Amino acid sequence: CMLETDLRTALKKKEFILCYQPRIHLDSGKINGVEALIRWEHPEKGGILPLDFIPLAEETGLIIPIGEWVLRTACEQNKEWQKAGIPPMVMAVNLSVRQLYQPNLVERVRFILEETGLAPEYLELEITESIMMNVHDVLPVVKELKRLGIRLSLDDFGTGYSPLHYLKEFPIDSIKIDQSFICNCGVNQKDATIVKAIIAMAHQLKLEVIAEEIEMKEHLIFLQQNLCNMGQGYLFSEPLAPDQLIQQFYQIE
Ligand code: G
Ligand code: G
Ligand code: MN
Ligand code: NA
Repeated sequence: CMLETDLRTALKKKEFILCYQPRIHLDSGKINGVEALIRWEHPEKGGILPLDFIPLAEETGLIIPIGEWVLRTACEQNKEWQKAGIPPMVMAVNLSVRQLYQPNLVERVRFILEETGLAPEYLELEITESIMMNVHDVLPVVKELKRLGIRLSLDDFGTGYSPLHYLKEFPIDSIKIDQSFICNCGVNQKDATIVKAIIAMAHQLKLEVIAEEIEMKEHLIFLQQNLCNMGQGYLFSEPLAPDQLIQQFYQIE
């Protein structure tokens, strides 16, 4: 298939870029970090979004080198910002399920942190909640990752199969409430109830809560009232190029 051939050469041709979406502290309104999101600038097809090539990358195994490029680029960028005097922020990077099964993942993450000089507390790996289906397989590697001193979050929370008793064994720092609950929490009483319950449970477990895809002021107010810690979404900002992010959030020209 054409796309697969193109995907194989895209790394070599430097066709991938990362955008950074700010993550905002809901009580102070201040930026706390960013989530790195990959984009593919295809020479003929133009911009291709991750949903249209990440599944193929996972099937073909190309997600391993692509994932490594993402991790290195995101860590380098974060270190660069720190060197430029920007207040240190957390860089969140999405990890694909397939990467968790990569035998040397922990070694690679350790190596990239050393190579880029980024302190581990400024890297957060986002793991999708669907891995909880195979919690026995992944728990050891997740524990090893945590021992590197990095932060871990559970992405898409509420959509997958999450045996709740594992939440207390899983060494995560935060959960990201899936957007499907957020976008309805203003109009649907059941979604609002679920969001409140997730936030309350997370706080009891000493986890931070991040809401994704906040688009409306009503959602923000609801989340603030229910003490959600952080948020991302178009209401604050879309994913931005590095220079744009610094200009818009740090008023540096
Ligand atoms: O903006 P958005 O279209 O960027 O992302 C769509 C989906 O692709 C999200 O579920 C996100 O987690 C995933 N995604 C974005 N960037 C990466 C990446 O670098 N690696 C992996 N594995 N998934 C990513
Ligand atoms: O699954 P994950 O959380 O990693 O994916 C984040 C995805 O959501 C990215 O594709 C990102 O571009 C997208 N996104 C971020 N903020 C918003 C928003 O406010 N609304 C919508 N519809 N998508 C968003
Ligand atoms: Mn994510
Ligand atoms: Na998500």
